[in-house]
Amino acid sequence: MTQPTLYGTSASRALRALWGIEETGIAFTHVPTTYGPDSKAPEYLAVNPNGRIPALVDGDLTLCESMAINLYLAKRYGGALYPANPADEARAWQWSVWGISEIEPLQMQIVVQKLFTPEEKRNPKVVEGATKGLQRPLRVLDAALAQRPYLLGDQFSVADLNVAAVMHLMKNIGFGYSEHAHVQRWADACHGRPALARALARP
Ligand SMILES: N[C@@H](CCC(=O)N[C@@H](CS)C(=O)NCC(=O)O)C(=O)O
Repeated sequence: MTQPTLYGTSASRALRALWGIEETGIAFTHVPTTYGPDSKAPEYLAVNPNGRIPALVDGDLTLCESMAINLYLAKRYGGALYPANPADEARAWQWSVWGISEIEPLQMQIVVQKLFTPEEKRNPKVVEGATKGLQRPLRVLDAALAQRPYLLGDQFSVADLNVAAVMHLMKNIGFGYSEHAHVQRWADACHGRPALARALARP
């Protein structure tokens, strides 16, 4: 059987899936497709018609969307990374969707301002508004993490992987969690994992 192929460079949202596949420890082929023209080449559009990275091919399965890729990888290859019962499985789905709907859009407003907008064109009000908006989901996350070390209990799971992978960009923009001590403790633990370091070391 051929090994899975993961498309996408680490300096993009594909980092999330690279981190996920590194957590499983399986052998895989990494194709460092960028989000530039090579993600619009016909050969890549045949893999992901959306023209976005990441994408995964595993046997007959071709999959896009980083959260779905990680849920699949964890279930298929991740052992204890994937919840053992339906309730925790549903919680992992919930947190994964929560990360890309409650955190990502606000986080991206700050990322676009700080990393992709020339200094003279930045709008501090956008950063201010998004920072304020993020306090509500961060309070929710903090309250959940006050109950237990990780989102589903004592162990790091795919729920933590997906939420922490979305929030990895916060590190790049120097976003602090001074009012959310449990989030800070959890983010440090997740972002300190060797599998993430291996993913970041990839092209
Ligand atoms: N919701 C998707 C987003 C993927 C995404 O937007 N990837 C960006 C790179 S960070 C991309 O491929 N952009 C190319 C484009 O939009 O044309 C996921 O989480 O996988």
